[in-house]
Amino acid sequence: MWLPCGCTSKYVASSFARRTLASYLHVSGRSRCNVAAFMPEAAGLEGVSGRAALRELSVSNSESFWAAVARHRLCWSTPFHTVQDCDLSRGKIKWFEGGKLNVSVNCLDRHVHTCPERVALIWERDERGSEMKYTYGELLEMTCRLGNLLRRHSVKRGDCVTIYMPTCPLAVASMLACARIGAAHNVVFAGFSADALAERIRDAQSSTVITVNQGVRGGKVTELKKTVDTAVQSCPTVKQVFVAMRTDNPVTMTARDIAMEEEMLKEDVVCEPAVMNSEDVLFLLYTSGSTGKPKGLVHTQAGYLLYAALTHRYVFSYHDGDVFGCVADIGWITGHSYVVYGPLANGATTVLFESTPIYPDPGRYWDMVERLKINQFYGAPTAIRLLLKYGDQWVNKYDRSTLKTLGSVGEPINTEAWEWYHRVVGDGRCPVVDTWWQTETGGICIAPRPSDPDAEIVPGMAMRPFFGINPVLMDTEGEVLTSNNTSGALCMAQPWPGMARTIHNNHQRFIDTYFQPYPGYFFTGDGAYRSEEGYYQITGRLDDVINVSGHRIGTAEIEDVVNQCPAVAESAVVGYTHSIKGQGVYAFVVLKKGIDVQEADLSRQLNGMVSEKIAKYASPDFIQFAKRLPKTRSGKIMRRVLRKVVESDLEGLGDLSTLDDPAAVQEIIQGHEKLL
Ligand code: 6R9
Repeated sequence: MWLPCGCTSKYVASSFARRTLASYLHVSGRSRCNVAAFMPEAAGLEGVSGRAALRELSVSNSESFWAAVARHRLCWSTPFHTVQDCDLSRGKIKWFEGGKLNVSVNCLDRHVHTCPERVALIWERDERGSEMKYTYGELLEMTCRLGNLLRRHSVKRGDCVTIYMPTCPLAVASMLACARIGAAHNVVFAGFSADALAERIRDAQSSTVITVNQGVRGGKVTELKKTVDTAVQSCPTVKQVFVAMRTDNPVTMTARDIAMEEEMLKEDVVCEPAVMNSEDVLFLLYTSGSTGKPKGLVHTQAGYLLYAALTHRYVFSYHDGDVFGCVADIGWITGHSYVVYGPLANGATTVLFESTPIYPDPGRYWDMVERLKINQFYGAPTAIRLLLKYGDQWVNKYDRSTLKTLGSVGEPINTEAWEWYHRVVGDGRCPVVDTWWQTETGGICIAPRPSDPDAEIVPGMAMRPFFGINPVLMDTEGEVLTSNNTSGALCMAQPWPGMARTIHNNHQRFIDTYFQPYPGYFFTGDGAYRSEEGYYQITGRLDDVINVSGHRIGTAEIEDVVNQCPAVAESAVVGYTHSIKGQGVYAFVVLKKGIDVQEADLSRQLNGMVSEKIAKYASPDFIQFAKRLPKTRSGKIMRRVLRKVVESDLEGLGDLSTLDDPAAVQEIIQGHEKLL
């Protein structure tokens, strides 16, 4: 693995820095507006007094707000001429057109210019106590060498490179190298199986894949290169695979494979950044929806980066010099926005966490907080629930006095976990911010203190919309609910720069999924409650997407795999409440007539198939074999009924009159009771 080499200011002296930085660095001057002390980005907005007015303006006059912020926060090589050109009814979203910039310059060069020795990355390797630090100068060097290497191997502007790597500095450099040369990246979570990887490579039409020989997580070695070898067999587009070395173990290299570090050494440390349009694609990221096929959400350059940077700064009260510790994997949107782009755009020191919360013991996070002096810690409720069960002693052993803010993301945080996080981890002195957002939104949309660092926080509530975010709740008729103390479908009434622009190769699906259910609004797929005070609390998905340990998975994806088993006639998968994972996977399976198998054997086989075709976390916790599934007269499986059965909420079964044969429900209930 590429080692930090103590390189210093040669970039500043480099020809690129001399020639180009000046043209990137026209940050507008600050005015005397009195919100400037709180939000210097808004300094151009004359006449706004106070944070509440600023928040108000960000929605009522979002163009002025975003224009001022974009001018201040990003370095442009050409200023934009149009702030926004959006029409939600058609799924048309464009921000900062006319503007040109390079994301890697914004994340690296401008900080190297001012402080090359500042630490950009702290790689918290799986092996405890072996962390490695990389300065902005070193990260720029890695990125430039890699950018040149990709260019030499014919990766062009507009190509899409698939990255299948654990969270490590070379993965970050790979993302930034793509950004540097104008290629899009498609990071695939390194826990995904060969089939899932292949599907994403094919859909993205990548000809280049970047991986490592082996991954190391929780003390276990995973054969990532071998998985890529299997995947690319069904990916005719793939021409080359760059292989970095995470461990010392050699792997078989074929004609298509390129030893990444070795080749990087031959490259120049200066790499001319591509001048990108605001709306050129920065990355694709696949996520689950309610159909079997994952969708490649597309994020573009300027709007995404701006939104990631601004939310990173204000939601967590990040200040210059802080060490930001987001423990998400870079394979998820949280890793993209709050491990990589947001923190680096802000010149932060960001932690790359390669391990698990309980390796080698349940003190891992807090030992890391002490060692790396982390100021903001951002993690998932599933890990908090797990650690809570191990007891307070694992937390109390370590000095956590550097912590200032604790964040939560990915799923609802239950009160018990929230209280423990606040009282034990944060010693009752750190605000806990429950942040709601999605792959689609690019960055945090609802969080407790987006515009006021002293605002009241209610446990377990995401609470307040971020600047420029205008949430609404819809009733079942598609009408906006105007009162408080009410629940409905969570939609956004206005576009914001961070939102996804389309689904790769399928704009119609983008429109159908997000803009057609409530015309003129962006539909999130989540339900929410708005309290008497106007605070938002997310109540969960309204579609067939479930959330297992913070991983989003479509039940249809699992059904697709189960149905591929020759013995299976049909299946229905639902989520059920799980004390640690948040939700677990429960599959109902109907076998074909005349099939005679041991249910235990078949269960094992089905679990194996799901792990192999998707990922381990998607594998069912329970498989219930049934003679038939409850259906409507028109033949639709009544998932609502199945969900109630697995929650043992028989009172809540509701109206069964539309069922084709109500006796099917009784059979299902009996089968469920037997399984428990
Ligand atoms: C960032 C991320 C998005 C889905 C989202 C919602 C759930 C995320 C949440 C939350 C309750 C929170 N979700 N944050 N639910 N409270 N604070 O997780 O993106 O993987 O796309 O998942 O996760 O259901 O719709 P993604």
